[in-house]
Amino acid sequence: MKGTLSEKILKAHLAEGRLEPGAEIGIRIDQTLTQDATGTMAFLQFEAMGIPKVRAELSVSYVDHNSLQMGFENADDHRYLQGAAAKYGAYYSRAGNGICHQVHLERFGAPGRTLLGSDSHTPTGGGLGMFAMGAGGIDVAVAMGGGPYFLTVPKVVRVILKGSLPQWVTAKDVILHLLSILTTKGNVGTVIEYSGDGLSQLTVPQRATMTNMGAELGVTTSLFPSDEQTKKFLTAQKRAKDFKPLTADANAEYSRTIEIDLAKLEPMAACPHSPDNVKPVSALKGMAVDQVCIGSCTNSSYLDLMRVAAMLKGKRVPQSVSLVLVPGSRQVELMLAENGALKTFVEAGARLVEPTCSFCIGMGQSPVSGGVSLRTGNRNFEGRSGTTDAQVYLVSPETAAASALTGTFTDPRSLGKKVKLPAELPKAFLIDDSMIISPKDAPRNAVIKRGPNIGEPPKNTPLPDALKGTVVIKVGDKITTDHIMPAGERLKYRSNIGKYSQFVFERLDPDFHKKCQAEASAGKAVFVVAGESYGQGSSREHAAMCPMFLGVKAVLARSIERIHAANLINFGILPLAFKDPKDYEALEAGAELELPDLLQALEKGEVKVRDLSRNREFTVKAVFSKRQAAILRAGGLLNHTVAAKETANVR
Ligand code: MIC
Ligand code: SF4
Repeated sequence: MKGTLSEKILKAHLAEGRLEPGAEIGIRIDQTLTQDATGTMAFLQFEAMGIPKVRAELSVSYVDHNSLQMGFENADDHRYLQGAAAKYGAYYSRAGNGICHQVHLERFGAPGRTLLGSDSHTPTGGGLGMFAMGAGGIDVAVAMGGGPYFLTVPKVVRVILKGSLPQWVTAKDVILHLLSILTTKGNVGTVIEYSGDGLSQLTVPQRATMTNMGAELGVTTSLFPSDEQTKKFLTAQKRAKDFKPLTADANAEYSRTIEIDLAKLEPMAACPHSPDNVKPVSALKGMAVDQVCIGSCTNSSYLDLMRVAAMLKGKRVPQSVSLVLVPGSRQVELMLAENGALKTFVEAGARLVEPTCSFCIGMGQSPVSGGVSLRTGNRNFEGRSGTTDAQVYLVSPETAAASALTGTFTDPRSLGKKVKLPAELPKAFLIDDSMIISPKDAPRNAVIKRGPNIGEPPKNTPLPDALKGTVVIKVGDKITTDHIMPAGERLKYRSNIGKYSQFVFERLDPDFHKKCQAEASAGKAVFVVAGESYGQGSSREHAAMCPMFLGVKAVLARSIERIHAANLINFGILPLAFKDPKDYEALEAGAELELPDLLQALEKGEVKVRDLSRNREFTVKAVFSKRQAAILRAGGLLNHTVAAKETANVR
């Protein structure tokens, strides 16, 4: 990684450890972001750690995921978050101000800085040259309190973008193409750095579309250099002072280089049910479309929606299509209102939603049964839209708009040169931060109000020396955190762990929680057995916290994704990796297991597993840093942090 952007930023922020490939380092975090679905727990844990004030340079608490307010739960969470931001010194971005990643890019992100967010798409900030990562809420709580964030020194992969994009081919198509090469599996511990002559034509929002979907690759983060385009964007946001140039050295060392000739790309679509199931739009031509949703943190910028407006101008969508439009931020919404684009949308028959995550997280706009839905978001996991049998395709706003107009999958290139698409960023964005409450303007002595849905963060017990229990569920490859802990209509229980835990693995085994309760009352541990890339997708720590609440003590998997593995450790659940795929094959749900001598095993890097049902024995990998082993022994990061604080106070 010598001479790379990653090396430069990590070196400047190094707090613990050495910058050697594969080593664990702690880095200082300049900025943090949280959103309401993960933020309530993050702030509750921040409080439980007894930290008096936010110590990061800047922390922003956004409300963007749960804004439907069906029942009192969401509204109570928002009130809690507003009070907590005021009391502890965070900025508070009110419901309606926009999606965290879009607003952060517009108003706060800055090149060369580090950003940690309790949302897996935090790497969107890499479009501005930030080292931006997603993490579980408790890791973000520690960073808000000024503590370092720990990660494995990544491998750096260079992606060279050559030439320029043909008309109608966009940044979304570039990242979908990259997903078809790298897939969603096997990229843990990697950073993508973009370079090449093709960069100069990519605006910051286009770059952000690509860094945003780096999350789907499973990489730690993705980075663009900070250059003239960065300066242009920050200047138009009246933040020229935040600009600083940043490039990798000409002789920087990368672990792998991939070249993409932009001129050869065509419009692409990620087909059901994975972002890496990519096909050219031309191959899907003619398929009837029921719904088109344009928005989400991937493609909801001003220019994205202005291009859609140019395509819809004077036209109307057919009666067979429901077109939904969601601006990414209030800034985008206000600008579209001012220049008449909103009118164009309404005249075209589009349905407008306030700037939030909305359809992307299944908060409304579920498609019809078996419906085909084209969406400009980043995830098309089965059932995430709220309709289990819907077929969700991920496409660019241009492909989405072209298809909305015809009612069938349409390659936007068929529109030729008839439509003039805007390509330049505005010289000045409309700046109105009145929906962001700065800690300076928040009431002094703010009182935090907690509604009845807001509980205490649950704690685990310290790790015993031996575990005995049952494999309650065995799952296959690519199990996402949406499978483990569904969002959509269940989202409103994020701060009520007792209730939310009833929905763990809901779509795979609706009785999972009951089976766990039966094990727990028999004094037995619960084990989960999984295939490759377990815990893909969201950063939601609830996918570890709720299983922990139900008595899950270890996950034995063929591989586990980075953020989820960290979350398991943070909640005192052992993430263990099969050495031999045959051991995975041989284990069945219902198997009785014993894991002896655990405390010693944590030091040795492997754990013995006795399968009592089959009378066989094998070992699994349990490779942890000293810090991780200490967290596991304590039964999670909350116990570990509180204990460390108490020891410091005693001294
Ligand atoms: C997502 O896109 O899955 C989410 C909802 O934004 C999550 C966060 C969450 O579950 O609250 C993410 O990406 O981390
Ligand atoms: Fe929100 Fe969707 Fe982006 Fe997640 S991926 S932050 S749900 S818009």
